[in-house]
Amino acid sequence: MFSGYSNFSEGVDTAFAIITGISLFFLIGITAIIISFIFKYNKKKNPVASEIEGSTKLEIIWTIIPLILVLFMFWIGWRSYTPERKVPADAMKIKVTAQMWSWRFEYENGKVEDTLFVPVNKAVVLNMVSLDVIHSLYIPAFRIKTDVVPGTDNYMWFKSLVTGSYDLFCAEYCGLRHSYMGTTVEVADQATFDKWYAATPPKIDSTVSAKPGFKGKLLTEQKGCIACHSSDGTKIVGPSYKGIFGHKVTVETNGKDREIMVDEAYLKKSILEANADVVKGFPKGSMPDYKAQLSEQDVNDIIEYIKTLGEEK
Ligand code: HEC
Ligand SMILES: [Cu+2]
Repeated sequence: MFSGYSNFSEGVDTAFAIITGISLFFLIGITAIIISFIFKYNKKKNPVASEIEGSTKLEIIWTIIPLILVLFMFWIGWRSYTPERKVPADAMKIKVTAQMWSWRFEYENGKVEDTLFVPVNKAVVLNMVSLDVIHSLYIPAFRIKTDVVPGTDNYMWFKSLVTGSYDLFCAEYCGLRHSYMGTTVEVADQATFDKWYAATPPKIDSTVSAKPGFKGKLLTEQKGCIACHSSDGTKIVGPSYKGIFGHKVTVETNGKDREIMVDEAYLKKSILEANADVVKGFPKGSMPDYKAQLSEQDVNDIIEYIKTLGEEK
């Protein structure tokens, strides 16, 4: 019998069915009794109100039975939840980094992807960190969801049972482009996975990689800058990189507006101390702090890239 797409599907679905069943039973039962009482105790049939004494026996019954029912529902949930927190020792480790607004999956051999690739029938543990706000990794088909909280390491494990492609979402509203944190889990058989895992990323043509700004462009993709900055003039969350270099921009510094020339020094400061000069018309504090994530060389590469976009205009 089909028991779901992951080792947790069955437990969660069973708990869901049982709890829904019990709830439906009471919903229908109580509604039926209410309706029958409306007729039975109608004023026309009972013109004089009668005094009803309390019943200890009834009270005990309607305390004990629901108590047993709720404890049973708790146990059903607990039974399927506890295995989710016990990671098998041989689980394949994948480091997950959540950031506004992208997922990053890093494998033990250094492979980095924005889609989660896993082998079928193999335990996989996701060790999750957030660089900014609370995100939540949710794979509906696998019936698993866990919050990724900044400052706290969290984890989640699963074993997928059927090859295929499944949705993966962020289930915690994390800002303007929250909905962009949708990607997929690609479950492949072991041989296909091994081939993918061993493959080095496609060699970058040296004539392309020698182009000015190439490394910087790659960095803006890897570091998630593209979630907020476009290169074609479109305003997303932050200003576009297009045509800013060598032009004047109005920024707010310590609460005062001033015109400033976009040069290397300004760009460097904008990247490393995003909130020192805030571009007019954009909210302060929306750009994350990148100091710990970018080396001096990275920043120079990104500046080189932004310069190439300035000249195109
Ligand atoms: C979450 C959204 C977000 C991300 C991610 C982000 N930025 Fe920004 N960035 C902004 C906003 C908003 C502004 C404008 C307000 C300000 O200056 O702080 C800005 C301003 C800038 C500016 C100044 C632009 C100008 O027109 O003067 C530069 C340069 C910049 N960001 C570079 C980067 C780089 C490089 C990265 C990645 C390493 C990055 N940003 C990631 C939101 C973001
Ligand atoms: Cu998110």
